[in-house]
Amino acid sequence: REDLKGLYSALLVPYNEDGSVNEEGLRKIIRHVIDKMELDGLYVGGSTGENFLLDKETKKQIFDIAKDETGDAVKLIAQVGSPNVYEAIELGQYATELGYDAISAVTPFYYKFSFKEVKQYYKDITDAVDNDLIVYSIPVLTGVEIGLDDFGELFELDRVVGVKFTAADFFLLERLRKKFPEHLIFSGFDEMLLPAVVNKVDGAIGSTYNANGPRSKQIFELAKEGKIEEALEIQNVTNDFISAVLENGLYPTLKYILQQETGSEERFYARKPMAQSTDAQLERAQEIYEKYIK
Ligand code: NAY
Repeated sequence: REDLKGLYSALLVPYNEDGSVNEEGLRKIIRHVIDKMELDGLYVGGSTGENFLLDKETKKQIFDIAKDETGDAVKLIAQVGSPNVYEAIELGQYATELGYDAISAVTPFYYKFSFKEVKQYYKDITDAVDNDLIVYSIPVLTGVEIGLDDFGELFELDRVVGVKFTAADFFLLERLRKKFPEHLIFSGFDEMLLPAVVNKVDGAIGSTYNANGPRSKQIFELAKEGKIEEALEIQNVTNDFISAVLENGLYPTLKYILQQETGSEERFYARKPMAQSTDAQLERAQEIYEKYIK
């Protein structure tokens, strides 16, 4: 568990205009995250990779590429969750055979599953996959809220080692940390990294770390050392960047910046039904890039 701590890129995936994976671009992003951002790991198959728009074979293809390009250079976590638990199991086994350090699974969504059903889902996955699992909780996108006691029940399952906590509920985060000192907690909102580290999370996983890695690492390290004022100054600049990115569109802006940073000629497209970037978005993305990243 110790080994999994740190800052992770929620890996962004570039697509071609026809919706297929832009493999060359993806490899360049991975190199960028490892070599230039110097993050501790990659979270593959998350929201930022537009994972929930993909078929199973494409998810496997992305796991393959990420492992092939990374080797053992940094930690790899495969997000395999889906309301289709059979697929989640197959993908979990697949990523584990490839050598992924852990798997993660989003809470099952769309139908209003009871907590009992949610717990059974995690039990089915961990019974069938020989790897550690991190629960992916992201109520803003799934509508699924998990309370303190329910987390306790999930953490009792063998091999459920932690949670990726993508929520702004700091009361719950503080309670979780206090009650489960042995479990891993990863913060999922980049704009709240500092208060999350103050609450002693073990790491963080985020989309903007793909582009804003150095500042994020500074916040993470300074806050761990208790240098809150210094960390806050960097969080302030970071949040100027994140506000601008969110206002212009999260994925279009990050895609544009990463296309520039990796020197890729081919545009990094979105996967339908996500819309492609407009010219106005691309222009604004260039301004944001020049102001905060370049
Ligand atoms: C993932 O699976 O891609 C994530 O880790 C998601 C984390 C992101 N959350 C959302 C809702 O997109 O990085 C954050 C987020 O993009 C960032 O904090 C900006 O709000």
